[in-house]
Amino acid sequence: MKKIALITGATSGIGAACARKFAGAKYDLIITGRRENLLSVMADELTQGFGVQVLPLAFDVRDREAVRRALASLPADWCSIDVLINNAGLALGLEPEYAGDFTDWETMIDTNVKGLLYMTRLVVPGMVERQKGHVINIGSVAGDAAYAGGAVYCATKAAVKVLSDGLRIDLAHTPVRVTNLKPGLVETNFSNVRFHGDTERASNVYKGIQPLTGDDIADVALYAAQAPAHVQIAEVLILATHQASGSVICRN
Ligand code: NDP
Ligand code: 8X3
Repeated sequence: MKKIALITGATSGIGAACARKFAGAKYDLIITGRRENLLSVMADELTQGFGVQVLPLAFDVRDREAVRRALASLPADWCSIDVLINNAGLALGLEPEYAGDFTDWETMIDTNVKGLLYMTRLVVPGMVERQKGHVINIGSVAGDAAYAGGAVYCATKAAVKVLSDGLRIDLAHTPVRVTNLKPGLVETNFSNVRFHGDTERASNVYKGIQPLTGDDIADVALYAAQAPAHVQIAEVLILATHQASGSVICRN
């Protein structure tokens, strides 16, 4: 039977890895992100590589009306979304909270919190109606405790944890499951984005430690999605072996 996963932020990193992993498990995919060209390259790769159907949808999760239009544009046979992976997100800057950049703050809050909420609000009612579905939110170890210069990003990921918990409570009377995945250091484009394209500073984040890969996180996402219907993987913290928390990292 056709299974559909919608992945936000599928143009890069963890989202792209989830797209490949779920395609490998024969999910048809709705892949989203802002970079339309990358979405169409990814759609070709997945269709040819895995023989699944792929629908690329380009929109910005911060734009509530664009999110609404994109979801309303889904053809009827794409509307029954089984798995929503709320992955689109970013960190910007590493300044102390008293010196941060207002625009960076607003972008993080609008993407990581409000974007995730828009997607959830528009996709989950269909899951409730069909009595079937799974929401996988990509939170972070950063949501467990603040670290220096990360307060606003950490706050957005703490929000993802609480929004996941709240959604799980509100859906407890249904078969719809909610999972919050909390990765530690994953080598993706994340640090390039955080440091506004300063690639040297970005690569230092992963110096002296073997970081996680997008694939490592996608493995856990697929495991959660494929767990038996009575099993709800509520939350998973996934760290590199030499990372103990958001701020304790042992480098050689
Ligand atoms: P990447 O920068 O590699 O990927 C981020 C993805 O988010 C891109 O596909 C990007 O697509 C999409 N995105 C960003 N902003 C928007 C937007 N406004 N609208 C739509 N899509 C958007 O980073 P990661 O793969 O590492 O990050 C994915 C998630 O994982 C994020 O939520 C991040 O906070 C979280 N995370 C990352 C960790 C890490 O160490 N890397 C650890 C813990 C959590 P496009 O640019 O095409 O719009
Ligand atoms: C990304 C992980 O520790 O860089 O959420 O904030 S960290």
